Amino acid sequence: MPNVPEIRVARLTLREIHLPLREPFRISSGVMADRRILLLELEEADGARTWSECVADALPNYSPETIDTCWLAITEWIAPRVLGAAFAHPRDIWPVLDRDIRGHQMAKAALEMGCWALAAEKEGVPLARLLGGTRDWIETGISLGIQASPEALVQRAAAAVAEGYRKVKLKIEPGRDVAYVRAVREALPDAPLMADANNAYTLAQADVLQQLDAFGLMMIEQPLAHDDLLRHAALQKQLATPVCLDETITSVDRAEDMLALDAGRIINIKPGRVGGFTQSIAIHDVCARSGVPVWCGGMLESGVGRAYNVALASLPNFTKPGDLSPSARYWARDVVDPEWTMDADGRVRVPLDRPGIGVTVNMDRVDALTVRTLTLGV
Ligand code: OSB
Ligand code: MG
Repeated sequence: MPNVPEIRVARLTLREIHLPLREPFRISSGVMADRRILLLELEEADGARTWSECVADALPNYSPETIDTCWLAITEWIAPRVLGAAFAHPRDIWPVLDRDIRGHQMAKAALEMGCWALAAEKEGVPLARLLGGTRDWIETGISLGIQASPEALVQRAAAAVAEGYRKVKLKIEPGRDVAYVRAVREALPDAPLMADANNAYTLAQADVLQQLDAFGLMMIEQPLAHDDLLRHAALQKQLATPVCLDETITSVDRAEDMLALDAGRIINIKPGRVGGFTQSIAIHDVCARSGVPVWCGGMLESGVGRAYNVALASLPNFTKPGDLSPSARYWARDVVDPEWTMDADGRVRVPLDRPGIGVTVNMDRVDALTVRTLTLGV
């Protein structure tokens, strides 16, 4: 792995932008249409600059965090611990943010990951390589929101397979599950399919989830409550399909708990959900040691957040396709250049030809979308 220069964040600008999705995205716990996105612009004491993204949404329906709690947490508690302080390595930042600030993982991650990118910029290496990534291309999946009918979902899934996606994730909820998944499986007998329930079921509904075993899904993501492990372990015993945990895995400890309890057999790592890259790498490593695959989830990030996910997904144990769709799947126009694209084999290229996050922020576009800013530091 490359050397790492000492870093010291001299200035931090928070910026909220509003970026309309091309179409609303519906999951069992809510709908997203106009994405409110918090971007951070970081400046290092020796002049390196980069951007990072906080993945929180407007409402607390995925995790307790929101754009507004993150704005508060970063300005009041998190930035003051980092601004002006020298860190020998970006992995030294997580322990400082973890100490006596409970939760606020997404707020912590936005700054922690930005510091990794600043170190990569300063050293002149791609972020993916600084993290220990070995892959040049990432297999890509698409996450399809809940549709009005099984036919509408089949149409979306068939189009996704034709575009080359290597994994098609179907969002489900009670009443929109077995019939929907069956319709897609019948139309696409060989497609790599999975389902994601975003906490919509209880253990009492295990019989419905057992019916999904018939469709050869790669996994079923987060069927039960967002913070549950014991019931997921009970459910996994009743299912042939591997359970994949998303919302529940908020730390390295929760990942170890999942492994110890057999509460799931795959982890969707979203670096924002676990407090950043240091935690993501540690979860990746414990899973690798246990022979448990991981993949990189998405939170409908702009092209800035996507750069971080792509870099992380280049680590060796990210062996399942990530929710890393190209810019055009989400936005009429992304905020970065070049926009993220996918090749005909359903792969996104890791930008190894330039240092840092590998894309530049389109300032005219970001300025036009900005609704508030705040600069901290000197
Ligand atoms: O559960 O993985 C999820 C989006 C917002 C909140 C939660 C989830 C999702 C997705 C979208 O599935 C994945 C993507 O960014 O393409
Ligand atoms: Mg999920």
